Amino acid sequence: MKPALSREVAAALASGQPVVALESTIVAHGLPWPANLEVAKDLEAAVRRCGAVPATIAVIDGSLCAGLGDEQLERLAQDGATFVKAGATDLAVALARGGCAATTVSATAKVAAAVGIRVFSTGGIGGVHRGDDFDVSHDLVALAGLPLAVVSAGAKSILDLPRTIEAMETLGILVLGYRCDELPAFYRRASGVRLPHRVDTVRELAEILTVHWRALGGHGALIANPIPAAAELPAELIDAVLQQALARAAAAEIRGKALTPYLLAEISRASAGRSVVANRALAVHNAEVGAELAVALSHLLAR
Ligand code: PSU
Ligand code: MN
Repeated sequence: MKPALSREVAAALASGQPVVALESTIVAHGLPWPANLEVAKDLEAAVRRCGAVPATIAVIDGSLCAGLGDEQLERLAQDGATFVKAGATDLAVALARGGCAATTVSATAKVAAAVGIRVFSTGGIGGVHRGDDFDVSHDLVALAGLPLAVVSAGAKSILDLPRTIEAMETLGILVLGYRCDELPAFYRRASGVRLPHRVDTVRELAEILTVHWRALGGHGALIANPIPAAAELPAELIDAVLQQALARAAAAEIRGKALTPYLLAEISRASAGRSVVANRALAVHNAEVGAELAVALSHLLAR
């Protein structure tokens, strides 16, 4: 697997400058057009503002790209529905067939790790789905085996969070709460699910990760970063909207890969777009923290 790096990403990696990977499924399948293009651009701008180079990852016309140009980013957003949703395991099919694919957290993490990127910011990672304990996102398994930190607003609140945190423990994913004691629940800052570790500075996150990777040969880490308080959605709204979306998904027999995009679209519809505003705010915040972390790591890992 030889990803095509944009000139900017290649130069940054070659000189040890901080780089933050960004995924493309949130753009193609997680958010509606045209908000998705705005979010894609906001995420890249946030990474730059905080001193790192963004590397959005996607398969474009059979080529595995890290670092997209404006035109590619626009295609991803506008034609998102025509992009296959590719997890790490699906990449071979997408690449061999020569089409376009949006990479999920698992696929993005795999590509990022392959080119030496250590930090990846997303909205919320996948996990154990509610009502179907066997639908466990490959995100968790992939993360468990890659030396990479994913900054995420916990896991998406459409999931079974207590089972998701247990699955991460089983798999050996290092979970660090960034300025929080509980696993954030995407649209909400807290979930009632306690985290094993709380860290209050980016500097300490970087120190812990350096020990984890360098001294202990550790792999994936989840940096759980709660949605900014001002952007949090009311609990009653989320509960009502979520119940409705889950019931509709069950009635329509939506399963597997289609489930997460379906639920996110239903939640957006039922909340009159408020969930999209919240999703955008939390994803941008993750991009900022990811960039700060990449900057701190670039100093420590250079030693
Ligand atoms: N975070 C978001 N929106 C999304 C996703 C994450 O804010 O659409 C995507 C990610 O790409 C993640 C995927 O990897 O949802 C999980 O899908 P599944 O549950 O099918 O594994
Ligand atoms: Mn799944």
